[in-house]
Amino acid sequence: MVGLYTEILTGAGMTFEVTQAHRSAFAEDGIVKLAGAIDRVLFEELHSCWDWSVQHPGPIASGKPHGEEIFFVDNGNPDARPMYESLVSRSPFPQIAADLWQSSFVGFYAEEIFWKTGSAGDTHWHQDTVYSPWGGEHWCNFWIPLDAMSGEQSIRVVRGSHHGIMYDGYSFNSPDPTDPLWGDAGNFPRLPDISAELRRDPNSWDVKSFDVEPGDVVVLHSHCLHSGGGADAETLPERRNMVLRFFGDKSHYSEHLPSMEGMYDHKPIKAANGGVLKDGDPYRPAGVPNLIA
Ligand SMILES: O=C(O)CCC(=O)C(=O)O
Ligand SMILES: [Fe+2]
Repeated sequence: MVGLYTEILTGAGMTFEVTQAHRSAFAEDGIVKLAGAIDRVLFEELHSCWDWSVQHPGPIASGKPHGEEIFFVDNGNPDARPMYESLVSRSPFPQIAADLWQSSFVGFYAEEIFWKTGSAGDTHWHQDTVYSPWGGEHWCNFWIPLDAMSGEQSIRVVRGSHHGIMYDGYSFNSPDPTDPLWGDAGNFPRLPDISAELRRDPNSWDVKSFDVEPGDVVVLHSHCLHSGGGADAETLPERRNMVLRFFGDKSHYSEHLPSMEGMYDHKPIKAANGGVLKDGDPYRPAGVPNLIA
């Protein structure tokens, strides 16, 4: 499969230059496309990691990676961590993040894997920051497509929403895309039904997205309101992508999440300088190196 893409991917060993235009777009819109930032060798390695991940689902994977219609997501598989740490430390991604932010620290958070086939639908609108104890300017998702897709099918953000309020999350267990994650346990306004509002009036939200092909990376701020497209039998029978998350100088541990049993019961995180991370501490977990040192 990978061979199919080689002609549209650039050769190995290239370095990607982050321009002032990229920096401004990321700072203002919360999203930027870095066209061709991934060379052929790196793409093939990313593809192998993705393959490994779908064959070895982690403890919080959702959906089955086989069957007629797949909507499979895995997130932060501890068994995959050494593989992804090795990959990112040899990749240009940390330096790109440092250049986008002008940060002297860049740490790797974890990977997330998406696989949709058949008529698997959208990933509903959400902000990653309402699921995780993160605060600050320097959080980002390197959203990496393995298949070519349109701006409707790739990753879409509400432009500038990384500067805005934090809505409640989506619960992931209701057909209603605004079904609250925290509800009364938290103090977040309920998500608006952005998809429905956009269907009624395409100008109701200022949405930004990009057509992408293998070799491209879309970087978005993790606090942006964002939605991922679905598969489509005719135009995109298989939609595969991965997300690698990073944090920089201006990132802190934030205790904005209510405590709840189960998947979102966040365990204390050991701090690099001893003890555990407390509200407002720089986000520097033990064992996470500065990838640009
Ligand atoms: O690609 C998708 O379907 C969703 C991606 C996403 O939610 C993310 O990048 O955090
Ligand atoms: Fe997300």
